[in-house]
Amino acid sequence: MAAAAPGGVAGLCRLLLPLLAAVPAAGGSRGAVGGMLYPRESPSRELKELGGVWSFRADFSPGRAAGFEQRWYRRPLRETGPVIDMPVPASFNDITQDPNLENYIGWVWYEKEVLLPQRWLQDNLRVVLRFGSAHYYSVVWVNGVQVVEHEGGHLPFEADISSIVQGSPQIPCRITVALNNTLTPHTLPPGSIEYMNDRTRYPKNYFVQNIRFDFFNYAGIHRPVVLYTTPSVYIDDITVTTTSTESVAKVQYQVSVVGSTFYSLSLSLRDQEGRVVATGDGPAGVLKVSNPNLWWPYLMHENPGYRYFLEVKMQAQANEALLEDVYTLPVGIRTVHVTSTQFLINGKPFYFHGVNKHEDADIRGKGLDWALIVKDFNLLRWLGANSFRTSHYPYAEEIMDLCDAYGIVVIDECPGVGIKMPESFGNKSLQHHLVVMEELIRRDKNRPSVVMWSVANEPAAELPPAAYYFKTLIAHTKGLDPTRPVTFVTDTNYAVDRGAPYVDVICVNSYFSWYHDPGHLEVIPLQLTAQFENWYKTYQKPIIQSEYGADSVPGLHSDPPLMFSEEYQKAMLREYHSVFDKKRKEYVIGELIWNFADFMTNQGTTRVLGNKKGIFTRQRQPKSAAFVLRERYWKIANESSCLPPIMKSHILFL
Ligand code: BDP
Repeated sequence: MAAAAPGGVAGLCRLLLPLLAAVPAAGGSRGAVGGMLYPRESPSRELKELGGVWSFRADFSPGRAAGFEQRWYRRPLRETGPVIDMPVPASFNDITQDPNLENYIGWVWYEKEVLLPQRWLQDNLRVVLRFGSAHYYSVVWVNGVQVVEHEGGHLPFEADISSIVQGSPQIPCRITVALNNTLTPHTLPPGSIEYMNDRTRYPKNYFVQNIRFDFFNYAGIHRPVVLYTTPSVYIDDITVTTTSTESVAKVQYQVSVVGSTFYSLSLSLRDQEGRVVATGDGPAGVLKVSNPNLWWPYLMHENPGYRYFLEVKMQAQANEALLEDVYTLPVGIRTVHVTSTQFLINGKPFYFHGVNKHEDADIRGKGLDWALIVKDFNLLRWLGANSFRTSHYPYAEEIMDLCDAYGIVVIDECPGVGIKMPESFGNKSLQHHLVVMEELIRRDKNRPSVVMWSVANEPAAELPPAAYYFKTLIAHTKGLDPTRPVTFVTDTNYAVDRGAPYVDVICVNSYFSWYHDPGHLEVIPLQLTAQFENWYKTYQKPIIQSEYGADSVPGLHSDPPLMFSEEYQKAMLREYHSVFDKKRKEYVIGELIWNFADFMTNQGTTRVLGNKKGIFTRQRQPKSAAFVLRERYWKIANESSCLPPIMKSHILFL
């Protein structure tokens, strides 16, 4: 960011902090309240997607606070100044030719007017406005009334807007969103605003947003916005956990209902042919499934990603009417266990051969895009990848749905990336981090594809407060979900890492021959072997190589291999792979390349229009390294799976 903000640093703080503190907190650090079921249509629920073109204005005023001072939410946005068209979902940064918008820091305003069907305006019906995500801090009004605020750029939030829309049925429903992308030492990810006060070198009030993570801080309404209905008494949340032996599986469920204490619940579990395989009633219980079809990862079984469908039906008497709510949750039956040398899914050793990704693309930035999503899953399967980590923040629910359906295994990471400053280990940051884990687990707890939580990426884990921070954070995460292992991804030396004692699996990133000993591929075998042995000797926990990689500029060739050429990226892979092949016979349980595709970053002397460590370009074309990885992943899959050959060839031609 290199824009003048006449409000000064105090102005920026004023614009972020007191304004947010002044609004009664619905989000903030209060803790995740209620359920956050993915909105699905059902006989009792309707859904209206609000994607498309919204009105938009960035508040370029001194201090960025004109929108609040002039209450832009009280009137249509076009009446308070000029507006431009902005697509939703999308990041706003790359949509126009204006560099000031690309690098804008502060409040931006979005607005959409919608007409609701008359039948939505009756009593006994609840109308909910839900955002899949908006980065970073959101305040939302409907018809000028504030309905919700939310901190955090990668998780959903919603508001019951029934009383507002039902009170004024004749006007369209006007949705206004104020969004602030400023990062502070206490946000996740953290950042800081730095003012450049040397007037001989910078203009007055010149500031930059500093971040300690390596991806562009895209902002905007990134995921679908929907309106949906439920009856006024409704199914608020469902939690499912599964255990299994070969012949019988147990699906434990818990359902919470809001709106009345007088209701009845009936549940039926159907298989993929629609046959009912188990039934239950009441808010908690166990469904038994004999000869279950287990949820298996891709390439581990000929029918990966098998999901049952749990139909939950609620009936309640309210205001002399019989209300019925129906919600159907996909359920995968599988177990996860970690030993000192293995990661077991359904009791069988699972080796992560996969990737790290980003939500990132030309023009749309971090905005959800179906074409890109489906293309990426086709590339993953073409590659023979069975897993990925959601580096470095939770991905869209739409992506997670496909992981469940295709059997792509996920290490689900929260936005705890770039936690480097000592003040980011304080109580304020920790409290917020705990809330983010609550929101993440609330959202993804029922997903069979999610096999492990990652609470952070490359924090300064050597700092003294890191011990308490990670002890507390990991204990909290395990308390919220005792069924999954927990990790964080480290690049700290094994001897001084204060968080590692608390994780179940050691996830370690290293860039031998790149950031260390650049150009010296020959050091990899020695250094990588030492890395694994040191970590294993210290902790006796299984290890995932959670990142390794080298930049390559597509089309740049060099033999012998020199840095940034496609040949160097390939040669680096081969050196790493020879060590993985030795150590995966012992305790190394996975390898995740950095990165699936090239992605945008801040500008810098080591970045050429972004990070080029992708094995695919940003436009999803393979570099030479993609073919090396593909050969390897299919080889590993063929060695360890019992897939019939016909199945393999079918997958190969996806
Ligand atoms: C790692 C980070 C990742 C970066 C990568 C790189 O975890 O976010 O993009 O380095 O520098 O340390 O390419």
